[in-house]
Amino acid sequence: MINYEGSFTDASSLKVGIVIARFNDLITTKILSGCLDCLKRHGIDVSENSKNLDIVWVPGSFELPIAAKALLNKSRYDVLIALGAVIRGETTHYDVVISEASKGISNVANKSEIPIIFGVLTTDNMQQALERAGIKNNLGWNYGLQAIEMGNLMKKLK
Ligand code: INI
Repeated sequence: MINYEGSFTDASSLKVGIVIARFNDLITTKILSGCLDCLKRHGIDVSENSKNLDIVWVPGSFELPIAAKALLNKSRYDVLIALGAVIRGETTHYDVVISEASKGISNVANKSEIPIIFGVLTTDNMQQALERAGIKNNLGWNYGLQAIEMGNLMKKLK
């Protein structure tokens, strides 16, 4: 039996792309900083001159899939991370945005065979989003760790 697992400890050779939504940027910038902190502590160069990290900003979570697809066409990445914050409002727009973002991201990942971590917070209100973006816990850190695990795992499986 072969037991495949992605390492959490060494990420220095991973090439990572991040696609991130500006909508609700009070939240998404916090998630991004948690995510970058995690990547940095695991050996990834997150400086402006980094050759192993690219970041693409889009207007909202609805645009995350098309940007992820374009990024994957442009260069070779081991893993992508899609970051956004969709907060339930008075309209049904919430449901459309989250449905298209989640379907789109999984389609791109499955077609490209490059893992895309689904780092889109979905909450009922801003308070819940703030709690998950750093007031209580910063889920960006978890998304970074999941990216390292999946990036290393997929390398082993190829
Ligand atoms: N985009 C988000 O990332 N989060 C939201 O909560 C949101 N809401 O609620 O409207 C949102 N809308 C914008 C959408 O993602 C697109 O950018 C826009 O519709 C243009 O295509």
